[in-house]
Amino acid sequence: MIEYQNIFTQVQVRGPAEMGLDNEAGTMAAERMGTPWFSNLAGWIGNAQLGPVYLGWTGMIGLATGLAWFFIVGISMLAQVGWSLPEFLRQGFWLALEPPGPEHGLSMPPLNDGGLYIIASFFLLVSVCTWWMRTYLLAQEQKMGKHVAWAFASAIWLFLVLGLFRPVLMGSWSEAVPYGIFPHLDWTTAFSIRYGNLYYNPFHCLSIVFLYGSVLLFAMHGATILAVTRFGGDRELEQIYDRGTASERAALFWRWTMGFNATMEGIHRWAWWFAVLTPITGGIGILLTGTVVDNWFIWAQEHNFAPMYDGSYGYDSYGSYEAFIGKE
Ligand code: 07D
Repeated sequence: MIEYQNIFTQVQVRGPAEMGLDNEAGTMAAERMGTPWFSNLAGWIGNAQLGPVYLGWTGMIGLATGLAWFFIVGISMLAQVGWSLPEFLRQGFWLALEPPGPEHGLSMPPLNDGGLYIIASFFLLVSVCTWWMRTYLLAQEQKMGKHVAWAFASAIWLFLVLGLFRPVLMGSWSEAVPYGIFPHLDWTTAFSIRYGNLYYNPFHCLSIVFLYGSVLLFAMHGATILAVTRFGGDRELEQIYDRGTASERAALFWRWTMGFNATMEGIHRWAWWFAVLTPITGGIGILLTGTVVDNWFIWAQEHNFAPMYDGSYGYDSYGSYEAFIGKE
């Protein structure tokens, strides 16, 4: 017998395009733009209908300033390779728009010396903030809770700490993160080394707990719901109160497996809090780095969770590495 498994959406219901209703609080169906079209690929992972989109003033500003940031970064990279498209493609991953040097502090440097970086960053800031307003205002128009906006705000908190709050506290824009694929990764690792290894920053630890925790919860929830779709578990609402249904099986599976189960409501709160706490704790950790704590390894030694290497434990207590591996 073929086991019942389902990983991708197998049935794609395809009717006339759904434009959505007029909304008394704001957006009219006519204001949604773009002729809708259908994609099988999109249908496997979500809804097959693409569009229409509601732009509004926040969407316009968000998109325009986002593109301004994107093109300032891109054109400045292109200039760095002598306007050669092949070189741009070849070296693309290594190119960067770097922040100003430390000699400029918090002043406005010349365009070619970090000035463009500041201008691009300003556009990115406006873009991210107007996109946040979009999530808030559109939720308000639909009479929804603002959970998406507040979750997005938690990510923006980390973004602001990295690019604005911490550089201001450190007194220099040079502290900000460069724009570029490998350069921003290089910055990350250099940051960790400069401050004595970020692994010993307890807020980096917490952020990882919530990041990995989010992954675990998402996997558990996704798997659980897929496992009961044969009983209609994906239709969450109808399932909440009924005995013997998909929801009850899903809950009992976990109670009988590990003694505790989330509820159909609670699992989404777990997911929301874990996701939101990842950048909240992360932002605290970055804000403390270089401002309050200069070396996380020494900090951890002082707080007794990093070893002192004084011969008291680890292979040090054997006197030497050779003794530790038994060759002495
Ligand atoms: C980055 C901020 C919000 C972003 C927004 C979007 C644009 C436009 C453009 C599409 C995600 C802005 C919009 C930019 C986009 C286009 C065109 C959210 C972000 C609003 N670490 N580490 C974390 C791990 C190490 C380091 C967090 C693991 C090393 C630094 C997370 C490991 C070193 C920082 C995490 C590991 C190091 C972090 C990020 C393992 C050197 C941070 C959480 C297994 C490499 C950040 C406290 C997040 C932080 C951060 C995980 C190792 C350095 C939990 C798993 C030891 C400098 N690390 N890390 O949600 O918060 O990011 O630290 O080794 O700043 Mg780390």
